[in-house]
Amino acid sequence: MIQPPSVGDEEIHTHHAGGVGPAGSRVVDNFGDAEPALGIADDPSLDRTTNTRGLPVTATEPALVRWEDVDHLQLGVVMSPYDTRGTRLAWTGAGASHTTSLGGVAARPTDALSIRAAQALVEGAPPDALSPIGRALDAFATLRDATGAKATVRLGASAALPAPSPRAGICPMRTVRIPLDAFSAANPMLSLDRLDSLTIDLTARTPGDLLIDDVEIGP
Ligand SMILES: [Ca+2]
Ligand SMILES: [Ca+2]
Repeated sequence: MIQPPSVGDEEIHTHHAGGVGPAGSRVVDNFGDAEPALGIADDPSLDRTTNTRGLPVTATEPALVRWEDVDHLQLGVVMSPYDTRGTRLAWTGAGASHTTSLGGVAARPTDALSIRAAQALVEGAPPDALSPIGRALDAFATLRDATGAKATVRLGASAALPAPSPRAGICPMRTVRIPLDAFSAANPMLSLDRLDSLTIDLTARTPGDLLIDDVEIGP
């Protein structure tokens, strides 16, 4: 892969669109964007409580100072160059998490969990705001199966979420891919063929302000 010199010091993280399967795609949540190739219709409702699979989404709201679905084109003070809908989570204390239902989806050991995310950069905010310049963000991903068995892997084991870029004036999104066998290694009792929920635990760093998009399980 050839990288332009201007981004020669940046890591490349590929983004997979998810597989196409008989039960629909393996997109867990793209937060309302149309994916015609995957049979997913446009959903402009910005309903944070339901994911693309039509299953419930919850968050520890008292611990979050912000939980809302956002259209990046209308973010206003947040500098996002992306044309997408996603969810935004901000927290200033401990205990913040976001859980999306997987509905017993059957995954393969060779699949990966992928999450696209950016730290929200708020224009004009002080340097000690929720997304400090120059500080990458880590988080924990927990998969739980239908029997209640669970396994947790740190996103940063693959790649941390990049710091906002004042030079570019944007919040660059990064897709973090965690092979599911990393979860199996953490807990061999986890049944990948009946995954029930994914929890993003935001206690690795406080405070934070995160834009999440494209949660997928697939090849
Ligand atoms: Ca939704
Ligand atoms: Ca989206």
